Amino acid sequence: MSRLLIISNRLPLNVERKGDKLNFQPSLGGLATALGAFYKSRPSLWIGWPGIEQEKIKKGEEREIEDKLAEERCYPVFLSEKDVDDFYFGFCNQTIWPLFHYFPHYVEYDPVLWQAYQRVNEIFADAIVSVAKEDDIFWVQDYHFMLLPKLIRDRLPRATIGFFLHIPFPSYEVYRLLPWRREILEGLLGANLLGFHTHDYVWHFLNSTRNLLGYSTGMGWITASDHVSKADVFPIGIGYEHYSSIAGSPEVDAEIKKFREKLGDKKVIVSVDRLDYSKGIPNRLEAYGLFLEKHPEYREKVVFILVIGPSRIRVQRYAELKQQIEEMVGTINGRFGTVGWTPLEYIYNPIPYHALLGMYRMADVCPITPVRDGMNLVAKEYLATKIDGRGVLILSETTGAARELGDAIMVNPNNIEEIAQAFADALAMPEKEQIERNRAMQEIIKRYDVSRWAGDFIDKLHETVKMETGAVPEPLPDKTRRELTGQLQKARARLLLLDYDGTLVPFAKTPEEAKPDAELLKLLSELNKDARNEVVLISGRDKNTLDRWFGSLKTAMVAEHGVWMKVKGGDWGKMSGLSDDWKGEARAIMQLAVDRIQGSLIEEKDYSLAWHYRRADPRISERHIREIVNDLLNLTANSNLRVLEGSKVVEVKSANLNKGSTAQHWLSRQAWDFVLAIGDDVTDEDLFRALPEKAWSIKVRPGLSAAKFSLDSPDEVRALLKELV
Ligand code: ADQ
Repeated sequence: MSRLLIISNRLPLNVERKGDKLNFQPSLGGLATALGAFYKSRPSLWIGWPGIEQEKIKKGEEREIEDKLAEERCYPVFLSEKDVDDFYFGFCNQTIWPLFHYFPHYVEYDPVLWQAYQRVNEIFADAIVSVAKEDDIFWVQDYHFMLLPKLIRDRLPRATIGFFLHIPFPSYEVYRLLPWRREILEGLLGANLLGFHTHDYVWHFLNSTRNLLGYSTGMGWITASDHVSKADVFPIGIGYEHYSSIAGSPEVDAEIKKFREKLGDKKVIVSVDRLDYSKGIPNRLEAYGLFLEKHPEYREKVVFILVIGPSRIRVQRYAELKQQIEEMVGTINGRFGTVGWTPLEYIYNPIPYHALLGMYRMADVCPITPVRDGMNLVAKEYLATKIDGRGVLILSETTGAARELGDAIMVNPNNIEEIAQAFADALAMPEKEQIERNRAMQEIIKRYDVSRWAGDFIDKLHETVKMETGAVPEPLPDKTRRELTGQLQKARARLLLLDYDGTLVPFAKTPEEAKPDAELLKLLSELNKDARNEVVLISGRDKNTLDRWFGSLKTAMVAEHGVWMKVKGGDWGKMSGLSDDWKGEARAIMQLAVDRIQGSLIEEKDYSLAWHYRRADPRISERHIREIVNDLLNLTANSNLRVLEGSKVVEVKSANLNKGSTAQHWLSRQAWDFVLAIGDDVTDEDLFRALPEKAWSIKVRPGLSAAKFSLDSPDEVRALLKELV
């Protein structure tokens, strides 16, 4: 089994200075707990910042830290105070965090912080490479290291790299606000596999990639010029069995007993969050106040335990939030409290594990109301401790967890009345209903627990790498070329499927200028004369143009990517079941593009429309083109139409028309003992994929392809065809 290198900002062990001594404590928070068991179950090394700034480490202590961490299979990367300030508290938590959680008004756009982000990602890349071995698998965690996949890739081009984002990926309209949006996407795309909690986040990420980098993104695959990456959904889970078994332990029973001695038989509401403005804590408190106001019958009968884990307090916004929460707690307790009853118990501290589980298990209601949250593990932890099935989860619809936990009482975190009502509904919910809802949700989180999550990610990563390998065809070597011609000579029935533009002729400025020259016509005519050869010219062009150019050759042809077909010496026949009633709207979008982008033009064919921009000013912004493609994609979503991006052309046509189905048609006409297909752009990929295993396939120009070999240019293709003559 290859070794797994997990890279995250914090290590599972945190180092602190206590006077003269160093103190090693398990780190708080989701990731360390979540991945802890998994990384110990296989060969691995965890790389991260140990939690103490370089300036606070005395001579010789670095070694002590390294040795102690090595016992736990951890490797520290040391950072200076300035790096921690500008990178972690700066770019990570004052730029990325607020932007990705839809708080654009909180975002600092500071080039100094951006430089620190780049610098620390570089420091990590160097440290990682210094300990990496051949065959290691790299799994980079979270928003702190979005440049790292590419930085590792630059240093180790063949590495297997995964990346997981624990926070939301925001919609394109928000993401585009970032001045360094392209660099971050390019950084991420160094990974073979990118994981997100929900389909929405994947969709937002692909959308940004398409719009900002112009890469094509079909079925979660992102195709850049020289590599592909895959984006997929992996909703993180918790160690369900662990939580649920500890929740029933005598230690947790003892904690509950202690709580009950103080709380009596009051109904208990518990919430647990890291201090963060994304968690919607003020909204929750306001709603609790409103609930007490509207439902006096619950006064003195209910207690809300508000647990907040200290976090990022050095960032101004967090300090302000803490103050705001404390003022609100004071106001509610002052307004509703009585002698002997405090409506809100406020704890601003880490809670020991058994006490935390005791609170969860005891809680009748757990309100989780983030305005935005990547997933939210507390929701899952709460449910896992519900051994008897009783308790009610209130969950904000803007958490990733809401996608899985549909049986919770769902709330809009900005609707204070709705949350207040949810408190009342939760407290009044019949036990039978509570149990039914919780059992259904428990099944879900039990099945996809954290080890499934991690195992699934690593399996998919291997799969992705396997699928990519061989995705870039090698240039046709001389020896293989001789083999190809040798096979052709022996064969009696030969099928040659040849794309036209970009394959037999170089690209021209207008479709009309790409007319075949005398040399090409002669070459095709000679190939065609041999009765053993069936030469099929496959083109996206209309049949009249093809007739005009090649009619005299009597060769077999396919026009408009398969709408029209003609056998050797025969006539045109049309594919059945096609409609063109969609053209009006697509034409309107393309016309707008023609009006805006000078030199671009629309080519209209019987069942497709193509917008060509080869002749447009080469400086036209990629953004303009992305916008037009996006409009066409929106128009054709959920329809039987396909938007195809070729070389400087965007085409809309029926989805069941492609060169793959065309190839199948010709392949099934008779038994062939030699098949060769040559093509150059994305539309030819369908053709390559449809070929039988033994067929020869060649892509013109280097790049990713399903073809087996590549040639550099139409000239090289012609040279090969001459040899075949
Ligand atoms: P966080 O924003 O940290 O995680 P969350 O998923 O709720 O949010 O995890 C917090 C963890 O800290 C939980 O395990 C909780 O029990 C623990 N915790 C919080 N306060 C505590 C306290 N006072 N005492 C003890 N424990 C406390 C990020 C993303 C989330 C995503 C996770 C995992 O922001 O959306 O769910 O990563 O991917």
